[in-house]
Amino acid sequence: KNGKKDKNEPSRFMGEGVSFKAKLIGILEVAEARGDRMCQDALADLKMAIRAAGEHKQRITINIAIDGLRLRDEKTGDCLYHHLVHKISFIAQDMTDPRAFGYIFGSPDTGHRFFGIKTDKAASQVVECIRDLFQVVFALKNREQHIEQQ
Ligand code: I3P
Repeated sequence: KNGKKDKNEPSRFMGEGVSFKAKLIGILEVAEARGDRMCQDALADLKMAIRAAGEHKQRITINIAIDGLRLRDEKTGDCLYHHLVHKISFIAQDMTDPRAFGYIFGSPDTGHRFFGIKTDKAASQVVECIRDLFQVVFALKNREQHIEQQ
């Protein structure tokens, strides 16, 4: 091995997990749990809204960990949102901006909300990391089920 931690190694996501610097573009209620077109539209709407308001986007840290995603205020470290992995239904990279992406969080009962995020570096890095986390959580669940069945 090359000494680099395997991307699907559960220990990568233990504790605080993997952290990224970002900004919160905004949050929007959406009608569906998934859909790329809907996410592209949501990103465009949120960007337009923050530009129209003339405000700075809130600087955040994204923690990607086994028990979910945490969006923290970068300065205070306060947790603004904690999103459990199994309630994240869709992730979309901004097709017009390599430094933006978003995801849909929610359930049929509570409704679905889109979180638009501007990343410090390439958004693909963050999106891939979240996909790795999904793989790890899925593999751990499978293993638990196998143990229960024995
Ligand atoms: C800033 C510039 C930055 C942007 C920042 C803007 O405008 O567009 O790229 O940061 O957004 O204020 P200006 O050039 O007029 O200073 P991002 O690329 O991270 O969006 P912000 O104010 O919301 O941080």
